[in-house]
Amino acid sequence: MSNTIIVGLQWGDEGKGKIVDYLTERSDVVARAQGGSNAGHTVINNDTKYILHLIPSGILWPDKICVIGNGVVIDPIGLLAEIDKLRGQGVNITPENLLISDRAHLTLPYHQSLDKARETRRGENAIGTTGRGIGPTYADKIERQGLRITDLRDTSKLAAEIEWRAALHNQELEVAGYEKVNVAEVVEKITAAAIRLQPHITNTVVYLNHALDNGMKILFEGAQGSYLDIDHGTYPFVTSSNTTAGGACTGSGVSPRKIDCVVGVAKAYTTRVGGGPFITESQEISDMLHGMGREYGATTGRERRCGWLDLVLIHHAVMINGCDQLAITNLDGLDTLPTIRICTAYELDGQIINHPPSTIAEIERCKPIYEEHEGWLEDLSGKTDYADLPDKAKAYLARLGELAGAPVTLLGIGPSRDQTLVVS
Ligand code: 2SA
Ligand code: MG
Repeated sequence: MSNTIIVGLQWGDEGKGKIVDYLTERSDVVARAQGGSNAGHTVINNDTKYILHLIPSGILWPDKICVIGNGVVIDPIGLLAEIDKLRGQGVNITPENLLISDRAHLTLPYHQSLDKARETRRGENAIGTTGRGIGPTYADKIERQGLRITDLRDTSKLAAEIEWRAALHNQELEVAGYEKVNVAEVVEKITAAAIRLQPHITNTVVYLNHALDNGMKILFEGAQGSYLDIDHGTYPFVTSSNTTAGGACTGSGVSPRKIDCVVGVAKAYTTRVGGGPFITESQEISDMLHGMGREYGATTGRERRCGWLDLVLIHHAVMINGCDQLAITNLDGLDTLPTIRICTAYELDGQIINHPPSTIAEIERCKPIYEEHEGWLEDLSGKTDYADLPDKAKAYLARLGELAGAPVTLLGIGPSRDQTLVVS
């Protein structure tokens, strides 16, 4: 196993956590490089369900090192709650197996309040954010007024550092009619969190590069998906980081030349949570999947919007990310469908197009062009070998790989660790 980036090819929730968990066995280090506690990765192992937001899922393996890289935005209070919850489930977390970048930016309580206030201001154009303060934290970073993890090292300066920033943001909250944050309370909570997090703080850029020099293998765990990317997604209905493969390099300090493999993860159908256009959205698929108890957000519990597989999006995402291979998850979600549709192109104002257009208005005018496949009408969830899959399921996957421009090498047929098959 070489240095590998795992990226989502849709709008997040592709099942990256499950694929990362599977590939972790052959890696030494698992690193996160972007996003924050908006991510929600669910991993089920021996009937225990673990939900990870900021901590890489490698933490569930006793001998792996986990890194939260410089490109991640970290809510220190949320991170500690996550650490405590996982410890309560028996997971060992120490300064030796969880390293936090000194360069990562901090999400503070005022960012979460601002996130909600700005969503309200957007009215019917609300993005449908997770409310975790992600956008406002990255905005402060880009505006060069953010606080970073390294600032937690000297708690004697924290009050002064927090006070002027909180005062600035409280002005906006007041104008928006939102409750201002209590500055003294924020200082107290962050100071307490700082003391607990200090042993984990390090220069992860140097750590990762030394690890590479020593022949260790790094797995980069992407969060969200390619169409939530701030540059390549359905802007403005996106998150505030680069969720595509390049973000793994800038967000970790590892050169693109050190990356050996990019694995794209997609569901066998499409989902989206939050606002924004969704060309292949289908009420039929949504009702079916929700009826099966599937497709609820891991972070907010929101119902996800569902639709047919959109190969225009996947093909374009394979190009941007340079995917060598694909992992297709949730194939079992289609088990009961007599006919399965896949979108192979769009029609926009009478023209056939093969790449997503740049504006929301154009995307909303796109009509999906579908190809139909016969369903396999068989329960796949108990299969233990790819060879035992029905021919119709194999044909669906082969066609998918052909249209996407990268071969399907891994297949998910259920949430458990043993429900991942190698496609041969
Ligand atoms: P934000 O909070 O600023 O990043 O929201 C901006 C948009 O990005 C979407 N987004 C996500 N979409 C899918 N999954 C995400 N993580 C959680 C999960 C979501 C949940 O894994 O289930 O539990 O609701 C995630 N994070 C951000 C978001 O919906 C906005 O459209
Ligand atoms: Mg998720």
